[in-house]
Amino acid sequence: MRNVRFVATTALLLPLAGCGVYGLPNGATQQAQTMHLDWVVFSDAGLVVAVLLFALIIAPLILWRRRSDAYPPQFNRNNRWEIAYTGIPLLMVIGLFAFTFWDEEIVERITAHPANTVDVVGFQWSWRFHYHNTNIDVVGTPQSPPQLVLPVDETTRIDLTSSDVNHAFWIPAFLFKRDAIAGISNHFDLQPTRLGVYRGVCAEFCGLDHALMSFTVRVVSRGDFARWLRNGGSSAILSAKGASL
Ligand SMILES: [Cu+2]
Repeated sequence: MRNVRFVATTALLLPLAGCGVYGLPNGATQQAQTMHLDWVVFSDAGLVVAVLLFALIIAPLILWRRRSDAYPPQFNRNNRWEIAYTGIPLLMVIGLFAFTFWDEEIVERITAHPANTVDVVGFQWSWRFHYHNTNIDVVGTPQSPPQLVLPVDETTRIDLTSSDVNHAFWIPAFLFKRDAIAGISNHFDLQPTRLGVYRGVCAEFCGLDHALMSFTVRVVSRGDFARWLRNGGSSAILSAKGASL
């Protein structure tokens, strides 16, 4: 009984102790914190299963090692064990599914009034960023990747599409990726929490120069962002602060 209590308590507490657990990145947006929690819960579940599995393999080897030539009692069914080893994994899968579903609801939640909205268009082979209610239109090339400038601690809505084949908009540090599909507009919110410059790439093989279809995301203070907007998107006025990933 004590052991069961210990395993249950550990499984519950590990996710709560979750920052950077198992070396998993925390992510640089509010949405990424939720994604990180999902990873931690799945890692916890895997750890609990691994510990139980190894215990169940090693314990019989020690406890019931061969001591005489007599066979131990033979049987061909044990209903209790069969119900347990079918029921427990089933409950775990249902629990993890429910948790992931709940997490995705939070990550994909769209606010009614975002502070800024950016149209992002993927094309062979770069990206275009257009800021709503401004003339700012950043168009990249494979040789000169574009930069998406976002304010910290504010919600920016991204309306994502493609003008030719399928692409995928991926910012690893934000723990977020979404397909850019011609004729379809995908919407999501990003609320960066850390200043810095982050790497972005196309994550869907889209043709010859797919590997050159990169971009950067620069998260700046609200003041810097307002000045940047006023200056028509001139990055010369931005100060370089924060981490670069
Ligand atoms: Cu692409």
